[in-house]
Amino acid sequence: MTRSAPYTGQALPRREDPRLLRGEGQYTGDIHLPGALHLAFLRSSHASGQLVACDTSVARAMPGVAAVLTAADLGALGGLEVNPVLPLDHATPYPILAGDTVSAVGQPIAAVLAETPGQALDAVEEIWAEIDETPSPPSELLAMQHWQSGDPAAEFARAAQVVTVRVAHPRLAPSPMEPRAIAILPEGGGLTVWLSTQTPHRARADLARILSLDPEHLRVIARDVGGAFGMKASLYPEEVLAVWAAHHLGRPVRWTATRSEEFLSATHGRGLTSEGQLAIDGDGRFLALKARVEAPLGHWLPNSALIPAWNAARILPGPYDIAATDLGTSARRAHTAPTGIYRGAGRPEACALMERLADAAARATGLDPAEIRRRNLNRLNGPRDLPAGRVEGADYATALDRFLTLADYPAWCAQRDARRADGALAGVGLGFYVEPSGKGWESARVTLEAGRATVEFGGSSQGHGRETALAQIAADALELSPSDITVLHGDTATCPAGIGALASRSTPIGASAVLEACREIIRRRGAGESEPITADTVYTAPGEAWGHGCYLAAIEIDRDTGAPQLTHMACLDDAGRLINPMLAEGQVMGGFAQGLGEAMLEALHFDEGQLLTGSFMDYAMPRADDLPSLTILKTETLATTNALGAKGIGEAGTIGAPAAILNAALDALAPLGVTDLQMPLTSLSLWQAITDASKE
Ligand code: SMO
Repeated sequence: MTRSAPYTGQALPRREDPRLLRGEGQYTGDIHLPGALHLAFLRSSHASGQLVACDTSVARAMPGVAAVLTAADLGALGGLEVNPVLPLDHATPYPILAGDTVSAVGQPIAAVLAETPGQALDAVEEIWAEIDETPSPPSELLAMQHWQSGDPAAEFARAAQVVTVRVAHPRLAPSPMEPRAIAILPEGGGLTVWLSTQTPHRARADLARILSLDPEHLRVIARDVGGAFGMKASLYPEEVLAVWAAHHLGRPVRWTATRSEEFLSATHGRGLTSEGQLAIDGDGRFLALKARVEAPLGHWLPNSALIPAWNAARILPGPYDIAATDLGTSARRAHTAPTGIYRGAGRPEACALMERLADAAARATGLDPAEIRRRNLNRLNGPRDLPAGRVEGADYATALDRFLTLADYPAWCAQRDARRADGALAGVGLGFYVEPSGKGWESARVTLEAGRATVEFGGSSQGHGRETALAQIAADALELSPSDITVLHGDTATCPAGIGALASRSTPIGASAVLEACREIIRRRGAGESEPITADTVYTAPGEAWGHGCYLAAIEIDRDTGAPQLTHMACLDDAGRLINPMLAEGQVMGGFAQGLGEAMLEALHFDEGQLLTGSFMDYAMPRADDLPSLTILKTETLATTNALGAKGIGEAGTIGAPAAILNAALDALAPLGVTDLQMPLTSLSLWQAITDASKE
């Protein structure tokens, strides 16, 4: 292959695809382990209760059953560390199997290991568990934090107007195509664990600590991962049980969750409620913001449990300059499946609150939504101080104007007005967002020999094209072609340590580690070092990269049925240096589909702890025919906070799109006097809002 550098910035096809398209992918479910025992769980049917009896004797005698385990068999195990982004002053339980009490529907009570999956399920049916149901205790406050700047009381006192908004985010099921899956091979005193995870190194460390094993005896391999979206960032009790069983029974063990088990017991996303008050002066300038975020936690806390509650508040006031703020967030335990990070992880919540407030302020002052944003968006490139700390800023006001021109905002507003004149319920909405990417470190090891290079990446892939993008970066830095670069990742035995594929960190931090390793090789080769040359780099980013952008939605709502139709969407995202624009667009499209799902379709419902939406019959995922045309625009303002100048793009669509869609729907119904709508914007909820408005 002849070089046509620079490869960075080219839309090279994904090198992963030929293998995946030919059915040669290796998902955890594809790992063949002869003689493996299959695992199945008996799960709690109650949200709260005493487990007064659990008789496994019949199940133990069933054909093919090798073991039936309850909490008593496991003994004392370690807990899971929770990322302490908010102060957490309670010890948090991490039950692998329920002991004396059950604390959520779907909580594993007993585990069967059998020769076939069918035998394991049959034996689960024969376990007799008796639960004395108890009323759920009140949800316990586990964490809270408060940030303040300026003198909010004084600003509210002198405000010309104050607008108030409440946004309740539906609780969501992340639903990767590949459910949770694990396969374990005990061999030579150690355990090899194939795991569908976005954080293989952390999974190994957590398994070692919980099971009191030497990490050196554990190898975690994440081959192909069929989507993760935050749901596979933390270790699950079922996975710990599987590894415990393989270790103690000395046999290979495997478990693949059913879709029902995913709805019941995998981490859920969102579910936060936020309320905000914005004080405005006579010129539509934002004087002060008061915001309160309430986040639901589950019955156990995954590693990432506190991230959404933290992000939803600490990002405020988002892209706007507001001198006086009073921000609070709190998180409470609930008797449901765990909640955790889900694509966006608090960023969509921060964005929805600010953008709803901006539109409410526009309505209160009579200014156009674009104009009120223009008056309040940050204008300075460089560091800016948010109440929660100093962050990277950009000229958001100019970005907005560029977007409004490129996306032809005036034309969409004119079309809306024409449709309104025809009697249609038409609306246009904006959602300006910021997307802080992860902080900290990632690592890479690069070896150069005879015109070829191997990149061993400490991060991992959840199916988002890491091999393609990292090969482009290494090819440019080493003056080779991408086809000369082999990229390896997702194996704790062979790859250097890393954090993983989450928080939009893979490119800003992970790829910066690859870049730095390549640069070191060039320096050492220049100094006369002979090949092979290997560079091991741990790259620590000096700060978070803050991506930003804006989404525009045009909607029409049927007056008689409430059925919404998105007639157009456009977005502009600034993800800093773009390694591969096609991959970036794929991220935008995928994030947008999930953002649309939250805004218009998806919601988990519980009734007294019972999950009512336990399958795709009851839980509406967006499908191809739900997606409108999306015009994708991009700008490239380099990040100042990493070697590559890259910012995250993976969460952009989930952050900006719901706010724009919500604002468009409110704009459409504003002529009827509707001032509040909550997601998902189903035809039923919109019809209800139209009907209620016409009664008043
Ligand atoms: S929600 Mo992402 O995997 O940090």
